[in-house]
Amino acid sequence: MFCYQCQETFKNEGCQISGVCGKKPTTASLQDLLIYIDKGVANYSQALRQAKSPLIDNTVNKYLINSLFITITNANFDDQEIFHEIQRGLQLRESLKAECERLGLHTKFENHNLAKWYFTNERDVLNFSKTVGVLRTANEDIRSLRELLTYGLKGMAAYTEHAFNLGKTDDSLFAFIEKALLATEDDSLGVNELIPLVLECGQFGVSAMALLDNANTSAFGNPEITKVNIGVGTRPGILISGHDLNDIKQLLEQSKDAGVDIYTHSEMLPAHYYPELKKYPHLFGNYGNAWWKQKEEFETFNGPIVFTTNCIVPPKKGASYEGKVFTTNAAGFPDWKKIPVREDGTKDFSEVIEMAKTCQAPKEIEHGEIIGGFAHNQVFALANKVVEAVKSGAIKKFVVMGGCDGRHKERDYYGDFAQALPKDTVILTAGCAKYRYNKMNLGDIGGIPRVLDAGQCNDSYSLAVIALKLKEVFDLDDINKLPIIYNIAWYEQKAVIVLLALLYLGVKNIHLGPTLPAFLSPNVAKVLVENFGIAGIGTVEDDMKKFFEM
Ligand code: SF4
Ligand code: SF3
Repeated sequence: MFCYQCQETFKNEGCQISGVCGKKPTTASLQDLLIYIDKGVANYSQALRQAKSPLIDNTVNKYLINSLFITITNANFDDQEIFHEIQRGLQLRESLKAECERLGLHTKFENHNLAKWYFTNERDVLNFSKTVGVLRTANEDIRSLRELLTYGLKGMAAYTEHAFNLGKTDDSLFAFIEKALLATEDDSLGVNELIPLVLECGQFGVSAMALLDNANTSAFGNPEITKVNIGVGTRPGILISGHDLNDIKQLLEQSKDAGVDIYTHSEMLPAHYYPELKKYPHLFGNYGNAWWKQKEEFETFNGPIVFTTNCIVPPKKGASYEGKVFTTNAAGFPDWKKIPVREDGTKDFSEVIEMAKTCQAPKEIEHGEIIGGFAHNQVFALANKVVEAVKSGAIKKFVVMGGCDGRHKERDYYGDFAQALPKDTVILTAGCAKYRYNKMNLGDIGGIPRVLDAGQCNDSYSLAVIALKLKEVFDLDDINKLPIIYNIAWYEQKAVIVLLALLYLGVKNIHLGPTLPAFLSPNVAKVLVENFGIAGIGTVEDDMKKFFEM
């Protein structure tokens, strides 16, 4: 195996023996093969999409995005499920190919292996899967750009899938995914062709996040300022993690009279901010912290746990919650149950709910509340107050600290950085990075909390919308003239698409940490540094001096 798609990759070079995340070599190879099969599908779906064939339907569109989503860090560790998706992809490719042939449509890759490869036995699968991964590309700059594009696509696919689940789709996103997937196998494309594609990926990343924002807010209303309990109640609980709001909605509805409480975990915390979700009185609170603490925190939750997406951490042998974890969508883990999907596409949470009834209430691990719900609409409602605070000098700077959290010690930087910030700064955040400072009580500035949480990582879109609004209010010609510092923490591939989206929007001088991606070759990193001012982080002390010239 060779994988370097996340921030915790071994020695910041690459996982080769086994994943730091717990991904086994076979799983890694099968994931590489799944992406390769997706390219085979894309080769034919692209031609049929252009020909406006009725065969391009939601089955094809869902396959394109879900197969990418499965390969996101910490989403799916289940070889059987991945293999099943490979088989489904091959069937799909063949039926699309037959239709292309019937219509006399030619495709660029019809003589390429991605359009033809098939297997006769398991050994074939394993052998071949080892040849289609990252190291298939010899030139390190081309490899770097192909992978950067692929990781951007993975993040984009995840957001597109959540929107899809709420009935919102955008054909141009699927068309771009097809084009970009195929570009990663196109030997005629060099550095000069791949760089614009990477930036185009950022453009579609903005579209995907806007689509999801629209899907979430039209289904559940606009997020509003909300206090979330981090303690526990006396009734048994169900813990729901990941990013899919359509799932928590269905769980809330199905469990409303069951005598159990629903708790959010990690990236599901922002569910509390939406009117159509917070209206359920049994949406009790948020349990625990960012994804990487789950092995300890799940031990004390006592009730069943549902993963709607990443981030799963493989449990220790003999973990008390084994047998109580369920997955849905692209998430999967060997021997964990999948939530049944009914014929009409809705989910059946009855087994989870029945299991919860037999469990004890969660054990309290924290006490108090956190505040959030500062997505674009809510911030616009406070605009006068915010603008006044900036004009009067009460707020000197905004610091965007969104992104991901992770388990490495070096991430203590972010908590220390938040604490060391001057008191006239406001943190804008989204994603699970916030768990490093959202319980610190950093106070407020004239009633405006110093940590404004917009929501999940995809709600970084909200932060961009807020920045664009401020630019308008202050009548500036350049988003970079705003008093905003970007100090973003990344971990998995959703953060990659968020980064590319910000670059597309013209944001410069983003600090990215705790380390720069291992998949950036020195030359590609140089392009990002020279054109966009991307930089890493230093020590808290040095960075405070740098940002605030103290
Ligand atoms: Fe390693 Fe990250 Fe890949 Fe897991 S996802 S194998 S930790 S690089
Ligand atoms: Fe977190 Fe996995 Fe990235 Fe959605 S849940 S931000 S790491």
